[in-house]
Amino acid sequence: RRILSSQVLENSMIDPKQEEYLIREKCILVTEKDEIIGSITKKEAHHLSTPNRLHRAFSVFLFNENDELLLQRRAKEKVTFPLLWTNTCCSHPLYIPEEIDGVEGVKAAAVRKLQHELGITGIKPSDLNFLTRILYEAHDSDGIWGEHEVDYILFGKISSDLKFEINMNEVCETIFVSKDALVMISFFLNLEFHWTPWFVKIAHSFLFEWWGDTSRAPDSEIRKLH
Ligand code: DMA
Ligand code: MN
Repeated sequence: RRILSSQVLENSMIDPKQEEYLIREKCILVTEKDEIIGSITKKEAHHLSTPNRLHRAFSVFLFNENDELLLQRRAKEKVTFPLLWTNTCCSHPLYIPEEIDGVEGVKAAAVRKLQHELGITGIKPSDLNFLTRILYEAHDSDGIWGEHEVDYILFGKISSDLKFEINMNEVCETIFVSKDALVMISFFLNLEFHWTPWFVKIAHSFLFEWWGDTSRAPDSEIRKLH
């Protein structure tokens, strides 16, 4: 197989840990109705040159007792969307028996990644509430990588004195933000390059309406966010 010089360049710049996840992890390939059609490596799933790469993902939003949302800033080592601010934790359920099964699989994956990215150990799958699914596509500014996902939205409550320790290969900063503060900031979300595209889309659709409501009944809709 011919190796393009652009590929050599792009591979040489990838953090070794993040590169291992790209190769080793298998994401769940789905249709626009979220029906499973197979597996796809994390690398293929996020490379813009892959024609069918719609895969399953999740986005966790954790609120403390003061109704503040925990935000993270992605580490510079992340292959996609480095250094951007976003919700508490995002990733993918993997194509493995424990994570392939609908909402329960997604919650198991969320518990795994909350531990991996933020060192949060006290959260169980039943502490996370599934709300809805969004379908969206976003290209990274590098023109190489991007997302095309059915993203499960999970809300959860944490105690205000929860102890956690960030994994610097995944996350470089965290902050708790009140709804009022984020409403203010969101006036600038369209203008700034400092937020992930999925967070901006979610902020512009239901985030403020549903803020902190961890007992909201789930829906079966898949919302297309443009
Ligand atoms: C992917 O998140 C999922 C969404 C909703 C964008 P990510 O890039 O943080 O995944 P990972 O932590 O597995 O690299
Ligand atoms: Mn993805």
